[in-house]
Amino acid sequence: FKGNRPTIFSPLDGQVCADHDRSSGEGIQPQEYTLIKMRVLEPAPEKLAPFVAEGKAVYLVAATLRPETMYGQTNCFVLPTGKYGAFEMKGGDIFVCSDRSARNMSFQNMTAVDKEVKKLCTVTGQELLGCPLKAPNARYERVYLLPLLTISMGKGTGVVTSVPSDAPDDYAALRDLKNKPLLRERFGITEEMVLPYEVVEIIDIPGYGSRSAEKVCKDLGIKSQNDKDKLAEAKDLVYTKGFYEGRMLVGSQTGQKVCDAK
Ligand code: ANZ
Repeated sequence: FKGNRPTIFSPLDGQVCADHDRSSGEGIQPQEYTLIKMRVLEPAPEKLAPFVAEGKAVYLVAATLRPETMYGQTNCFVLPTGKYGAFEMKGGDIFVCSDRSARNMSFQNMTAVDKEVKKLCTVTGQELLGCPLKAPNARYERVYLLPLLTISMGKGTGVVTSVPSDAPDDYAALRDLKNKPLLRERFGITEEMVLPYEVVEIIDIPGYGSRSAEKVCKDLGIKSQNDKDKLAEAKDLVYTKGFYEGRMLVGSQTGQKVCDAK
């Protein structure tokens, strides 16, 4: 799936097109993401329940640049104030994602009718919170949809899968939800959706170990998911080193370097 970085704003975003065909954003190529289909389990949120009851496969679709980290998923995130939709896709699947990403997908042969978006309902992130999901390759049988306040609705699908072992943003946000009962209460999140979920060790990075996000958050004194500058620094520190020097600890590519396993 070709999505877009938030800086690009063009009706052609995400289409497979020559760079000079863009009405704006020339020189910026579309970002290619892997979409992770996280199936909605029961009890489904009210707005999605009718589709699930009909036997339809309904998925929250998360856009990731790190498909090799899916073994470490502990939850999924949406923006509580974000506007999402349920869209009919090719083959009858229903995808829950931002309007913008659904439009992009319609130009990539993914919707029921090519170049058309069929929206079945509109739903806010808040209305989806607490939804149980099946995350592919994850160790946990069921994970939950939790709030992340720093999601940009203009990037990817607006749905983010969470890997707190390797993504500092995810580690900080999950830790906020674990340590702050009032934050959970504000979003209707229960203890069972958060407390049992521990970091899963999936990649070893020399000098950072197998919980690189936790280590870098502690080293830099990151206090919460809103510590934007420090989180950006944390990502710079672990991502490049992890890519070239990290080794997979799990899955079919165990022992391989991340850059080869990917
Ligand atoms: C799982 C994962 C594991 C990720 C991991 C990163 C590290 P950049 O490079 O900044 O573009 N993401 C995706 N959509 C997002 C959105 N709308 N708002 C905020 N974050 C979003 O980062 C790409 C990564 O940012 C994606 O890859 C996703 O988290 C997150 F160890 O997926 B990643």
